[in-house]
Amino acid sequence: MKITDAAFVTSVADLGALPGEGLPEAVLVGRSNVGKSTLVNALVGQEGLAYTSGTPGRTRTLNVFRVERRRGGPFLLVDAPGLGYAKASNEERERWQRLLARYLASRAPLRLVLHLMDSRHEPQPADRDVFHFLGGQRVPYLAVLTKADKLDQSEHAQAPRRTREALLEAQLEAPVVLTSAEEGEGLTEVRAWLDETVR
Ligand SMILES: Nc1nc2c(ncn2[C@@H]2O[C@H](COP(=O)(O)OP(=O)(O)OP(=O)(O)O)[C@@H](O)[C@H]2O)c(=O)[nH]1
Ligand SMILES: [Mg+2]
Repeated sequence: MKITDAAFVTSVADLGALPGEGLPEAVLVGRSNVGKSTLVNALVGQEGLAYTSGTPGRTRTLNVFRVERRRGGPFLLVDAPGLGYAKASNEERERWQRLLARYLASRAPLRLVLHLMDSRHEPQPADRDVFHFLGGQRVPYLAVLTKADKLDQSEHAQAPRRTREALLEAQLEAPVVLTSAEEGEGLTEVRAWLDETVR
């Protein structure tokens, strides 16, 4: 898929404020600091479109971007707040979790969930929550392992395998893509999944 343009649309704290349901969309979920906002920028080729930070908890609302592609109509890419952000209050964490759960269960134009996990670690409790939750949904799901540039060669082979095992255990069948926003690895594959499912 050739992306020709991408622009920020809106930042919302609750579902009622999301744009109308005219365009198909994909969402990025995952733990805080895993690289969701960085992946948005890498996928569309615009550094600084989504705000990123070395400090977890940067994204605190659903941030919506409109993406134009050469063939096929535009679609929305939604950057979500990180799950399990340690410094947020319990109340805030629960609010985000509920927001995300409701979004995943009820958002009609949703076509693909990109679940980002740090390739250096095995799936964490917050990731297993996502597995569990997505098991009951019908939206296509892609497991995206991030920061592959930080792996050595043997970890490179091992990381996707470990994730596949965890998915099997959770009785989820989903493709696993190893990516690096830094070096570009896996981005073509993620764009291809987006292009195929987000129609
Ligand atoms: N080496 C490397 N660092 C990355 C990569 N992707 C993201 N990072 C770094 O990881 C940190 C967190 O990135 P963000 O994109 O802000 O993470 P996020 O998932 O949006 O975090 P929240 O908004 O807190 O949920 C930043 O310092 C990024 O530069 C990658 O592919 N390789
Ligand atoms: Mg973010």
